[in-house]
Amino acid sequence: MNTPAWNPAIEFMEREALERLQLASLRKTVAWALKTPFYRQRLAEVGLTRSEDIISLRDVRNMPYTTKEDLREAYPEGLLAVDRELVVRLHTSSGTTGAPTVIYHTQGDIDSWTELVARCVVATGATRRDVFQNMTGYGLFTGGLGLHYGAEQVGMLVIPASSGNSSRQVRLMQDFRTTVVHATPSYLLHLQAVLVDEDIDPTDLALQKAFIGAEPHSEETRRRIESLFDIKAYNSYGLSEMNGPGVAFECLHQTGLHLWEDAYILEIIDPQTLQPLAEEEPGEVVLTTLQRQATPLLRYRTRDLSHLAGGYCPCGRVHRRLARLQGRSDDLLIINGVNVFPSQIESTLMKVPGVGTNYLIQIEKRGSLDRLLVKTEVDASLFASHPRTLDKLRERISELLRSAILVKPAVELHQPRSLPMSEGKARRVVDLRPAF
Ligand code: DLL
Repeated sequence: MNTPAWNPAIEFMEREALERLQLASLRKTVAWALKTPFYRQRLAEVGLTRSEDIISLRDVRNMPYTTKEDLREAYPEGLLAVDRELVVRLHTSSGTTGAPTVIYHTQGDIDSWTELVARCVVATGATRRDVFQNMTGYGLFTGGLGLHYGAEQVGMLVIPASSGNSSRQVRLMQDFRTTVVHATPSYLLHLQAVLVDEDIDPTDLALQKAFIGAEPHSEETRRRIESLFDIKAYNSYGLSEMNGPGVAFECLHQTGLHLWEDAYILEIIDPQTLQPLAEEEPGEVVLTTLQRQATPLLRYRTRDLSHLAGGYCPCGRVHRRLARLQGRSDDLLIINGVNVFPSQIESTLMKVPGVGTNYLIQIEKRGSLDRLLVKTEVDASLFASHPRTLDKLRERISELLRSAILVKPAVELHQPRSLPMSEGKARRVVDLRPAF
């Protein structure tokens, strides 16, 4: 197959040349970083005061890590590496704990981000002939503008629909024969339920592809989206601190997410010991920006857990692939001493026929024990059937979950579209246990 690519010279570059490019970019990045009070101090602590002292790519390992906490402390200008006049945009993120962080961009930063997103879009086989409906929020959230610029660069017809207003989304899809959408996986599943409600067969739309990301999701969820809409769904990974979308993306072959290594140095570390792990061992993703001038970040601890996908991707790109993100280290739930990732619950649920597309995980304290309650929507037809059918399904789900996560949950079955739904990132876990 002829592999579609936006920038073949970079995407298929020999590994050695790619690493030479990374080294040159790392030196530039350190020079930029040294312009910020934050990194001047941090790098001086490890004896690094001149970018020329970087001799090899491995020198990155002597640099200190940067954390979300550091970004919060440096807010608003401690990590700004250029004159204010050179900044053309900023994105802030407030996160769930409130304290804001900010990433600044020069025009050059925006151009390189746009190029990275254009590469992602084209890697999935999308072209200028596609109609692209961008269903993620525009504004400070990076999903909207990030994909918008990249898709326009490719020459697609872009519909900046933003998130929410499902009936209008459907109308736009029908009127303009949308062929590609970008949304969180949870929103696409919700949209499918809306289509069914409005008596529209999702497979009658012109839709061919979806870019799904911004939240963890299982392979089973991807398959569900693919089969409900009869399309291909491509996983997209990114985070505001690294621009936003455009960090890593699946190509046509869906063998893992190619991470653009001319723009980021990828390391996977053990989140406890902070030691780099061998290839393919699961751990925390750590990224260093290589192209960003206004807010360079060195060894940023993403908290996202993944590992390198092994083997060779038939597309021929040299940029290494991340396996599907497993979740965040801070998502880990400890239930009566057992470690459980919400993604394990999701992948079990999505395998069960009759189980719908929205679910909620609730944990409460009962005496000294934790109680896990899984609420899931199921097909409406099941509520019209014999009550024993629902009892059996409830028990079946509970048993399947017990064997997957080693904790037997209570299960509640709900009507379609009755559980709370968010238009952006889904909130799947409600932890009602008292904090210590
Ligand atoms: O979510 C950027 C983005 C927008 C990515 C649209 C993809 C598509 P933040 O709001 O800063 O930025 O959230 C970043 O979301 O650290 C992960 O924990 C999670 N995340 C993003 N993409 C994926 C994915 C955007 N494909 C945080 N799979 C990241 C799993 C993801 N988790």
